[in-house]
Amino acid sequence: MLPLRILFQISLSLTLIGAIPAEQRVLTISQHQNQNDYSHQSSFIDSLYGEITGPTIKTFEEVISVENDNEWDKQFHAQHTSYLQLQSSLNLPSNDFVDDILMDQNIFGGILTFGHLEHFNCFNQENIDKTIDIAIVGAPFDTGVSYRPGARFGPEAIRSNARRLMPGIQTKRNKNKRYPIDPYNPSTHNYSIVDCGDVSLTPFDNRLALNQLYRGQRAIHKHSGKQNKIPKIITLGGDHTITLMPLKSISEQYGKPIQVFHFDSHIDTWDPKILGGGITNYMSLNHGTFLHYAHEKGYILESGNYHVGLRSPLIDAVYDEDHDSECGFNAISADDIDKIGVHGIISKLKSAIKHKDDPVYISVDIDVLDPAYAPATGTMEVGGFTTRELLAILNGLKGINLVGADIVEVSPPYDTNSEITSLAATAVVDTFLKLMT
Ligand SMILES: [Mn+2]
Repeated sequence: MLPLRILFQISLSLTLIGAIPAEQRVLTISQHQNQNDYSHQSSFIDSLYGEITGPTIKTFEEVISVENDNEWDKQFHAQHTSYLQLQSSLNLPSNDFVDDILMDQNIFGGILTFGHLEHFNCFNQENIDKTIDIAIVGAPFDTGVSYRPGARFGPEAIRSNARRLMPGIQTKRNKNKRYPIDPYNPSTHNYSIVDCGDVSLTPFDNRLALNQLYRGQRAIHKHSGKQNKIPKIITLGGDHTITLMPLKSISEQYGKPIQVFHFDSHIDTWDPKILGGGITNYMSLNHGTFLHYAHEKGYILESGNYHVGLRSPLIDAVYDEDHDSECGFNAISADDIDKIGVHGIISKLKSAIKHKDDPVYISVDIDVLDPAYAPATGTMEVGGFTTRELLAILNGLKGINLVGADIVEVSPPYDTNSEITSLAATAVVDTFLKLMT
């Protein structure tokens, strides 16, 4: 069952006059007569469908009163009331009236940004004065993957599944404790939250593509926000190779290595000698070795990083695990959740942060989920978390200083008709936004 509010929203899109703010509606109608008499108008629609009649209903004032200054709420109440009033007669605005269609309130249409967020070109230096506290940016790259390609279409699919996130329509998780801030409604907060679109990445040379991604991240980081001196970036992958570039840029911005919480079924610290490399250097950097390089380049902490959800096979079990420790990682395996539970995992991660404000980066490979919940990924492994478990762990990290995050390895060509993998990825991004605000 959809929340009542959403049902109203959908119904109202169909009433055409739904989005007229109360003041404007009153103005339009009162030019002719008393605002509570709605029986005067007819339109060409009436001649097709006839009058729509219903029970006598209450007036605007009887139905609902608007007592706050929140512009979005006012508009919602105006829509709500218009809907009820229209049950007794169908009144449409004049054929030249456009105020109600100026607003982007269509949950299944419109230009695609994540959660209908504002967009501007964040890479163009002419826009450098525009503030960014949190940026969403796509990294359509999938030529570092060892098995299934397709993650270049991940950013588009994640945005598409975020259409139902918009002002006033936000998820209620974490024991229904409502987050005080609605990231999709600018009137509830003082952050600049922007969807920067995707960084243009060549499909023909990984060296150039990853360099482009790095420069794209750096260009966003050069902005400043209303509250964050350094913008926080949420990157939509792309295969997991892309994570190396946000880690490089963010560690440069903070001038020190960053602590990483890496949600994945695989370790991704494989020594290139073991995975991919050995013949050419070009082959060495891929979606299973990028954390080896992040360690080698000094982008991440020497110790105190965490994998969460590990369960994949190792290539050389003893060497891989020793090397993983050398890269600064501790491991929480997928089946640890049966031993210590969601809260045990949350407290392990939180207690790994030495000082409360230490910058933390979270990378979520969607293959941390079981293929039952996320079948559309590059290298699927059975026995993973449920979507609810993953979201509960992420929600439990509220309060950490999350300075950057990504969601990777969503490969839409392998998804179900109902797009459950990219829908799960959308929820992860939504949670990132709530951890950052
Ligand atoms: Mn991975």
